Amino acid sequence: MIRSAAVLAAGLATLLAPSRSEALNGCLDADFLDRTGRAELVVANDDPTNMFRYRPRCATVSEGTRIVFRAVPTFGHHPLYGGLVAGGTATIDPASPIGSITNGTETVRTLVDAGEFPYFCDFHYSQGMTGSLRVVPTLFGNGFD
Ligand SMILES: [Cu+2]
Repeated sequence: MIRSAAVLAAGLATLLAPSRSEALNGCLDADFLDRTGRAELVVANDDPTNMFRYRPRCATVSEGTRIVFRAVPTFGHHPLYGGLVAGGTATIDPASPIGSITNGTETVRTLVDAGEFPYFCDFHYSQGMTGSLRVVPTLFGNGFD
Protein backbone atom coordinates (compact mmCIF):
# COMPACT_ATOMS: atom_id res chain seq x y z
CA MET A 1 0.00 0.00 0.00
CA ILE A 2 2.75 2.41 0.96
CA ARG A 3 4.67 1.35 -2.06
CA SER A 4 1.83 1.96 -4.48
CA ALA A 5 1.17 5.37 -2.92
CA ALA A 6 4.81 6.28 -3.45
CA VAL A 7 4.63 5.13 -7.06
CA LEU A 8 1.49 7.20 -7.56
CA ALA A 9 3.14 10.24 -5.99
CA ALA A 10 6.16 9.82 -8.24
CA GLY A 11 3.88 9.49 -11.23
CA LEU A 12 2.04 12.69 -10.34
CA ALA A 13 5.30 14.52 -9.81
CA THR A 14 6.44 13.43 -13.25
CA LEU A 15 3.13 14.50 -14.75
CA LEU A 16 3.18 17.90 -13.07
CA ALA A 17 6.84 18.68 -13.60
CA PRO A 18 7.68 20.49 -16.80
CA SER A 19 9.71 18.28 -19.07
CA ARG A 20 12.10 21.12 -19.84
CA SER A 21 14.17 22.73 -17.18
CA GLU A 22 15.65 25.56 -19.25
CA ALA A 23 13.96 28.92 -19.06
CA LEU A 24 11.84 29.83 -22.06
CA ASN A 25 11.59 33.57 -22.73
CA GLY A 26 13.29 34.36 -19.46
CA CYS A 27 10.84 32.42 -17.32
CA LEU A 28 12.75 30.49 -14.69
CA ASP A 29 10.95 27.77 -12.76
CA ALA A 30 10.65 30.07 -9.74
CA ASP A 31 9.05 32.81 -11.86
CA PHE A 32 5.89 30.87 -12.69
CA LEU A 33 2.85 32.03 -10.75
CA ASP A 34 0.45 29.23 -9.92
CA ARG A 35 -2.83 30.09 -11.59
CA THR A 36 -4.05 26.53 -11.93
CA GLY A 37 -7.67 25.66 -11.29
CA ARG A 38 -9.00 28.94 -12.63
CA ALA A 39 -11.29 29.41 -15.58
CA GLU A 40 -9.53 32.54 -16.80
CA LEU A 41 -6.24 34.37 -16.63
CA VAL A 42 -5.61 37.94 -17.81
CA VAL A 43 -2.17 38.71 -19.26
CA ALA A 44 -1.63 42.43 -19.84
CA ASN A 45 1.15 44.99 -20.21
CA ASP A 46 -0.62 47.17 -17.67
CA ASP A 47 2.23 47.96 -15.29
CA PRO A 48 2.24 51.79 -15.21
CA THR A 49 5.95 51.79 -14.30
CA ASN A 50 6.90 49.54 -17.22
CA MET A 51 4.63 49.15 -20.22
CA PHE A 52 7.08 46.69 -21.76
CA ARG A 53 6.32 44.04 -19.19
CA TYR A 54 3.55 41.46 -19.19
CA ARG A 55 1.66 40.80 -15.97
CA PRO A 56 1.90 38.00 -15.14
CA ARG A 57 4.93 37.31 -17.30
CA CYS A 58 5.17 33.62 -16.44
CA ALA A 59 2.24 31.58 -15.15
CA THR A 60 1.05 28.01 -14.80
CA VAL A 61 -2.57 27.31 -15.71
CA SER A 62 -4.78 24.26 -16.06
CA GLU A 63 -5.82 22.79 -19.39
CA GLY A 64 -8.81 24.59 -20.81
CA THR A 65 -8.06 27.95 -19.18
CA ARG A 66 -9.17 31.02 -21.11
CA ILE A 67 -6.24 33.40 -21.48
CA VAL A 68 -7.35 36.98 -21.96
CA PHE A 69 -4.50 38.86 -23.63
CA ARG A 70 -4.91 42.60 -23.12
CA ALA A 71 -2.72 45.31 -24.67
CA VAL A 72 -2.17 48.89 -23.56
CA PRO A 73 -2.89 50.84 -25.67
CA THR A 74 -3.37 48.23 -28.45
CA PHE A 75 -1.78 45.16 -30.00
CA GLY A 76 -0.94 47.43 -32.94
CA HIS A 77 1.65 48.95 -30.56
CA HIS A 78 2.60 45.60 -29.03
CA PRO A 79 2.03 42.80 -31.57
CA LEU A 80 2.04 39.53 -29.66
CA TYR A 81 3.17 36.19 -31.08
CA GLY A 82 3.43 32.71 -29.72
CA GLY A 83 7.08 31.75 -30.04
CA LEU A 84 10.53 31.73 -28.60
CA VAL A 85 13.12 34.43 -28.03
CA ALA A 86 16.58 32.93 -27.74
CA GLY A 87 19.97 34.52 -28.22
CA GLY A 88 18.31 37.82 -29.14
CA THR A 89 16.33 36.25 -31.97
CA ALA A 90 12.56 35.91 -31.91
CA THR A 91 11.04 32.93 -33.73
CA ILE A 92 7.31 32.62 -34.26
CA ASP A 93 5.96 29.16 -33.50
CA PRO A 94 3.25 28.50 -36.09
CA ALA A 95 1.95 25.62 -33.97
CA SER A 96 1.50 27.74 -30.84
CA PRO A 97 -2.11 27.99 -29.64
CA ILE A 98 -1.38 31.63 -28.81
CA GLY A 99 -0.92 32.41 -32.49
CA SER A 100 -0.65 36.09 -33.42
CA ILE A 101 -2.51 39.08 -32.00
CA THR A 102 -1.75 42.25 -33.92
CA ASN A 103 -4.73 44.56 -33.47
CA GLY A 104 -7.40 45.50 -30.99
CA THR A 105 -7.03 45.64 -27.22
CA GLU A 106 -8.19 42.21 -26.11
CA THR A 107 -8.16 38.68 -27.48
CA VAL A 108 -9.02 35.39 -25.82
CA ARG A 109 -7.14 32.14 -26.42
CA THR A 110 -8.21 28.91 -24.78
CA LEU A 111 -5.22 26.71 -24.00
CA VAL A 112 -6.56 23.20 -24.35
CA ASP A 113 -3.44 21.06 -24.39
CA ALA A 114 -0.70 20.71 -21.81
CA GLY A 115 2.70 22.13 -22.63
CA GLU A 116 4.72 25.30 -22.36
CA PHE A 117 3.84 28.14 -24.67
CA PRO A 118 6.22 31.10 -24.75
CA TYR A 119 5.14 34.40 -26.27
CA PHE A 120 6.66 37.78 -27.06
CA CYS A 121 6.00 41.30 -28.29
CA ASP A 122 7.49 41.63 -31.73
CA PHE A 123 8.47 45.28 -31.16
CA HIS A 124 9.91 45.05 -27.67
CA TYR A 125 11.13 41.52 -27.00
CA SER A 126 14.69 42.83 -26.80
CA GLN A 127 13.52 45.01 -23.90
CA GLY A 128 12.25 41.98 -22.06
CA MET A 129 8.68 42.02 -23.32
CA THR A 130 8.42 38.24 -23.29
CA GLY A 131 6.71 35.60 -21.23
CA SER A 132 5.63 32.01 -21.08
CA LEU A 133 2.57 30.03 -20.05
CA ARG A 134 2.75 26.48 -18.77
CA VAL A 135 -0.39 24.43 -19.17
CA VAL A 136 -0.78 21.39 -16.92
CA PRO A 137 -3.36 18.61 -17.02
CA THR A 138 -6.51 19.03 -15.00
CA LEU A 139 -6.35 16.22 -12.48
CA PHE A 140 -9.55 14.71 -11.19
CA GLY A 141 -11.48 17.23 -13.24
CA ASN A 142 -14.14 16.24 -15.69
CA GLY A 143 -12.84 12.72 -16.11
CA PHE A 144 -11.98 13.21 -19.76
CA ASP A 145 -8.27 13.86 -19.33
CU1 LIG B 1 5.60 45.74 -27.01
